[in-house]
Amino acid sequence: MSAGPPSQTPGSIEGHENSSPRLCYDSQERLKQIHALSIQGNYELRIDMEDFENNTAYAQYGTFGVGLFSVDPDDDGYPLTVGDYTGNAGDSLLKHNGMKFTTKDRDNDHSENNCASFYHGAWWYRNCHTSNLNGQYLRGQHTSYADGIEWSSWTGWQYSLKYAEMKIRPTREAESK
Ligand SMILES: [Ca+2]
Repeated sequence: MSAGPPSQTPGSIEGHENSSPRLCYDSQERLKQIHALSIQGNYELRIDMEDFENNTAYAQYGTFGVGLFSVDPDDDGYPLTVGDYTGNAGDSLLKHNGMKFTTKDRDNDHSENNCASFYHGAWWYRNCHTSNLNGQYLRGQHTSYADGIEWSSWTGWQYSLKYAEMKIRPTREAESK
């Protein structure tokens, strides 16, 4: 069973506990900021992760943005654009490409349920996910399914990572323009 109340999620885009009523406000604000940055040029995304045995892995995406093609990104649900994977964690994000951000009170996913409620996170869910970096901090192996901080191509569906950080920066091509 899942271990107690969700605690802090270090380094994720939200950076705060998922059960908090502030999550929606926080995540919308964060998404708004990320959107404002990512429309300024070409951005890449790097995700660094660590498990409880101090193993580390990363996934990098040479293309990244949210709401890049949205007239009203907030109304549109901040759709994710990712592409050009490299790394050693495996790709667990490309299947989320084009998906809108779903929170417990904004259901933008392709499931008949709310993936954010079901998997205790907030993410660009499809139906539902291959990664869940805003999931619960369940401290490694857990018996519940896919509701921790999961990166399925690295640690599967029942291992909640110790650490996950998402960073973006302009790509070199954009800088040289
Ligand atoms: Ca739904």
